[in-house]
Formats: sequence, C-alpha cells, structure tokens
Amino acid sequence: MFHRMCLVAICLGLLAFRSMAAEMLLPDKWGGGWQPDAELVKLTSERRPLFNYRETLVAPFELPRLFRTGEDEKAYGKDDWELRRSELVELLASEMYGRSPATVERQSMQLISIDKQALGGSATAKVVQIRLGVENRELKLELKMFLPNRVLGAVPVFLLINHRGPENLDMTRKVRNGYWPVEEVIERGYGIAGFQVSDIDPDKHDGFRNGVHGLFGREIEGDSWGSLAAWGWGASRAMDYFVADPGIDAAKVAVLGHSRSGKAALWAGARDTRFSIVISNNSGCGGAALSHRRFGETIDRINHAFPHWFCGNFERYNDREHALSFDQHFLIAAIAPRAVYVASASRDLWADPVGEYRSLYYAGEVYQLYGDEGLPVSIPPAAGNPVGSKRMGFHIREGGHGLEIYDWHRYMDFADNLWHEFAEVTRQ
Ligand code: GTR
Repeated sequence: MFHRMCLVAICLGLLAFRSMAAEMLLPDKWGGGWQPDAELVKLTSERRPLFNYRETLVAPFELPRLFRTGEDEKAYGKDDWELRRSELVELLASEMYGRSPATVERQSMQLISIDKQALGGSATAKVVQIRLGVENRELKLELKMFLPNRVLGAVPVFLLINHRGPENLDMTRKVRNGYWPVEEVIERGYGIAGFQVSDIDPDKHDGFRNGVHGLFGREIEGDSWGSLAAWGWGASRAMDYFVADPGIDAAKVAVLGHSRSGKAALWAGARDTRFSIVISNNSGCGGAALSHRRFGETIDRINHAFPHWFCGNFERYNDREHALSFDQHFLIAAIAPRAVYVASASRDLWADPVGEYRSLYYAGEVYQLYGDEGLPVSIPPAAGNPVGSKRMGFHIREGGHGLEIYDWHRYMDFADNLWHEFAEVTRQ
C-alpha cells in the first residue's frame, strides 16, 4: 500500500513538473497558452459526433516537409526558397485550389462615383467598376473604398473579400458593424476597400458555369480553379486598380478575408506577391488549419458541403488526409517573406485554432531564412494575447466565429509595426 502511494505521489509530481516545465517554456506574452473550454469541447462533441474536437484524439501524423529532403537536401538559402516556393504554389494549384488563368483579354476601370466629403469630411468614398472581358463575354467587379482625407500622399489600404451580404460593404454607412469597420479604419489613417465575391463567382455549385468560369468558358478539368481561387483572383484585379490609383500606396496593401473568404485571401496572397500583408480571419479547414489533424471540419466534409470551392483533384483526399504530400503550412510559407497574420476565435473549434496556429508556426521556418524570428513555441497563446514577429502575427479572440473590431485593431497594430514609417507620419 505504502509503495503504491509512493508511486502515485511520484507520478503526480512528474506530471505537475511536466506541465510546469511546459508553462515555463512559454513566453510571458503567451498568457499561459490556450486550451479550449472543456465544457465547449463536450457540448460540441455531442452536437457533432462525426467530428473530432478533442486534442487527445488527434492521431499522430508526419507533417510534409517544407524543404525538399533526400538527395538534394542542403542548407536552404533565399534563392533556393524562391524556386521551392514556385513548386509549392504549383502543387497547391494542381491538387487543391485549381489553376487560375493568368489574364483576361480586356480589362478596364471606371470611376462610378466619388464623394470627397464622406463621413463628415474625414474620408473620400469611391466606387470603381472593373470590367473584365473575354471574347464577347464580360464580367463587372465593383470595388468600394473609403480613403482618409487627413493623409497627404498615397495611403495604405485594407482590402476585404466579402462573401456575406452586400449590406456589409455599405457605402451609405447606415449599416455599421465590426466586419467592415470603415469609421475605425479611417480614424487610424488607413484606407479600407471591399468587393462582393458574387461579382466574380457565385458561392454555389452551378457546375462551374457562371461568373468567371463562364467568362473564360473553358472545359472543366480536375485541376480547374474552384470558387475560392476565383475570389482570390478577384482580389488581384482589385490590386490592379490600387496600382493604378496614385492616391493609394500599392506597396502597402493588406488582403483580408473571414472564414471562406479567409481561405481565398491566403491563396490570393500566396499567388500574388504584390500583397504586403495577408490576413486569415478564422479561415479553418482549407485555409490556415492543418488538414492532417482532422480536428473539426475535415476535407471530406468540406468537399461534400461546398463542392465548388476547390478543384476536382482535391476530392482524392476525402477522408485520406494522410495521403496529402502537403498541408496548409505550405500555403502560408508560399506567402513568405511577405507578412502574414492568422487569427482564430476561442469558441470556433470547427476551424481548429490549434491547427491554424501550427501552420503559421511551421511556416516560420521559411520566414527565418529572411531574418524574421518566427514564433518561438508550438502552443498557441491564450485568448486576448496577440503574439508574433514583424512578419508573422497571431491572436485568438475571445468568442465565436466572426470578424470583429477587436480583430481589425490587431491587424492595424500589426500594420503599424510593419509599415512604421507610414504610421509615424500619420500620427504626427
Ligand atoms: C462553414 C464552413 C467553413 C467556413 C464557414 C464560413 O460552413 O464549413 O469552412 O468557411 O462556413 O465561410 O463561414
């Protein structure tokens, strides 16, 4: 009996020591690290028994390596990475998001409206129509924006890809919310823009006939682009406008999306190197979250619920995550060395906050090649504790799935730090 008690005491001591050691390794900013609320895990598991919400049930897996290994394994430098990066983009295009056509035959931009005294005089409101043409077909993308009047010279812009209702991009400002918080962004000296994904491609499975698919009118193959890639491509057309507008600092544009649009934003940022910051807000499966973990939403589920989001080839991985030769840290690494920010929400277990954090953490290996320190530990910080380096940002917001003013302020703090020359001038 005495021996058993001693053994139990030793084991408990070891356990306590292990968790203390883990805590001690976490930097102060981590606030002790994040763990999901136990009650929420229980409830969610009961509500959706086909999906896993328990960290202890994540099966061990081998994460595909970012750098090539084997015969040509060597110390990677920046030049090697540029080559490797193009391989990753190619892999993600052919197996997951689909290939996007490079250009349209005709593209023109027209200012539809301008109000130089918007928001009581503090901003200029503009609506621009981008017309995209192939043969006799045409598509119109409406780009909406507010630019701060107090900033002299070219202004950096945050571009939101919007899949929610058009009232969320309200130019009259009758509808105000944290999803597209125009007033707050203008107050901080930044421009804010947005477009509706349905202008580019409808968010429904229409056999890839409408929107940009119909515009190009190509045969649909296994590696043809899905709607997420199409929306990301739309963000690049908005970028074409920013480059052409002298009032906008096109070298300081952040592309941002929530949830499905967050997936599109990451892919847009991986392909189009003109974006300075790429922001994923609660993008989850097919976005920032590692698929190998099979935590919350899975590939099989996403492909069945949203058959139009990815390319046909991605269906090969339905319930076969182990067969993936890549994972979402490839997507984030393909953005390097440009800045990336990933945000999760504490009650959004469907999107797997740990998996979202880990993709970012593993992509840090590439950022380190460019002199950025990356993230020091593989455990996410507690909710309400934004962490990161100059080029990699992360936070978990307290609460559920959504894009809120708290998130936007963290993105602007991150931009202030990255674009500090700009931030210092506007603050004077
Ligand atoms: C969910 C989907 C997620 C996420 C979300 C959204 O139903 O499973 O992948 O994208 O929609 O876009 O709000």
